[in-house]
Amino acid sequence: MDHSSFSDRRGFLKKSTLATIAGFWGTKIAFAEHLPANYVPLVFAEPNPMVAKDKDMTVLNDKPWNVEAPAHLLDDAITPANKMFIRNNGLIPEHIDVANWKLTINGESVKAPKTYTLNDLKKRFKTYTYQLVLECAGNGRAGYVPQAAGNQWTDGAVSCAEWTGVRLKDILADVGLKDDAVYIGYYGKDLHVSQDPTKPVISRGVPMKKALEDETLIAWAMNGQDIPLTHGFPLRLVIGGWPASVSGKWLHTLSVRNKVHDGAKMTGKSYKVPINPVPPGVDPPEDQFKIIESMPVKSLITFPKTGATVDFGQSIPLRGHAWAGDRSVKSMQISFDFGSTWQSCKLQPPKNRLAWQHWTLDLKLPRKGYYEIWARAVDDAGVSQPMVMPQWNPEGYCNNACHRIAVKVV
Ligand SMILES: Nc1nc2c(c(=O)[nH]1)N[C@H]1C(S)=C(S)[C@@H](COP(=O)(O)O)O[C@H]1N2
Ligand SMILES: [Mo]
Repeated sequence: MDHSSFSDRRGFLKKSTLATIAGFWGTKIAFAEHLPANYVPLVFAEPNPMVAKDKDMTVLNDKPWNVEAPAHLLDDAITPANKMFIRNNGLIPEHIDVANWKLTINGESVKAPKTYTLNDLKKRFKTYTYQLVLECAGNGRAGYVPQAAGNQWTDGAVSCAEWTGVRLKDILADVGLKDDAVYIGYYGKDLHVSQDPTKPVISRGVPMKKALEDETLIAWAMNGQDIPLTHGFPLRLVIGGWPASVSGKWLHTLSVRNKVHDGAKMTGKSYKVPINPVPPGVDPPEDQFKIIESMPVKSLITFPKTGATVDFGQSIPLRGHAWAGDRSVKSMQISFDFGSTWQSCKLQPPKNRLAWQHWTLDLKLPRKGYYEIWARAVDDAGVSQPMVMPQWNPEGYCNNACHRIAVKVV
């Protein structure tokens, strides 16, 4: 794909948006009546994230930006920024005022709202670093039949980077909570694709139990550097193991709620699956859906790249990662005969809870020909990845079917 085609500024501004720009930028556009049709004022122009990405990343959509990594690009132990998938529901904020960036903690269940500067967060609380798996709940959607609407992610809407920040539980202890706290909800600075600043983009959250885990961070660094703009600069809520949609980018406000958070994409059928299994193609009413919590066990083969050719007699140093939401991965197996027999891989423990685990296997294939290598992880509760499509669901979430690659022995 020619990435230069993404460098033009797309979109146009509706007249109704012009009226509300005052709220966004604090003033009116002088001479707004002279704006050419379809002209996007810089205040609404979106940066192009592809300039910072590996050229082999796959662009699924550029408005909003949705970009995934082919499995072989995820070979690093810790995902570097240039190979990290992008899932945006709105437009990347362009004007980030770091010097004046603040985090406000409010909501029904705080004793009193409190606001912190970035410096307060960095100086007043202990800093922690964790490797955390962020997987889009829609990762694998392309594998569902019948097709589910939405971005057709294959395998690469997942990352495991090293995030640095403060524990949310330390901040909430400093704020002081009431006894009726049930849920948290985040608010970020991104803009709706309609460019209407009054429209919410996404505002999700988790129950208090998950919010108060040691690994739930308010982070300002990723892989030892400022968080890249595309991934939430300058501040992000980072929660491993659950749909990555709960890890709010460009974080400015966090509400502690006395009920299940009802922000954008918490309601309706977003990030929900049917409570009871449904036959493929059946879409039950809203009240029969539940919010996705921990993501299911899953794994990737990151080496070799599908399509590899090996000489007969030579072993293939297979490797990849495995993860299991809130759980850990107990065993990892490989099959080269369409699931008839399985071999156990060497599996490392996670660096910390909610990090992915690395696995390796030196595989010798018995004769020449075309093979498919299937990878299957089993979590610590004994739950395995399915070899084929798992429970179909209308929104196409949580497809954790075995990853497979093709290799040729010559
Ligand atoms: N503010 C904000 N936070 C967000 C989103 C968003 O659109 N806006 N997308 C969410 C979703 S659906 C996912 S899967 C992850 C993607 O994180 P990444 O783009 O850094 O990989 O961010 C989540 N946080
Ligand atoms: Mo997502």
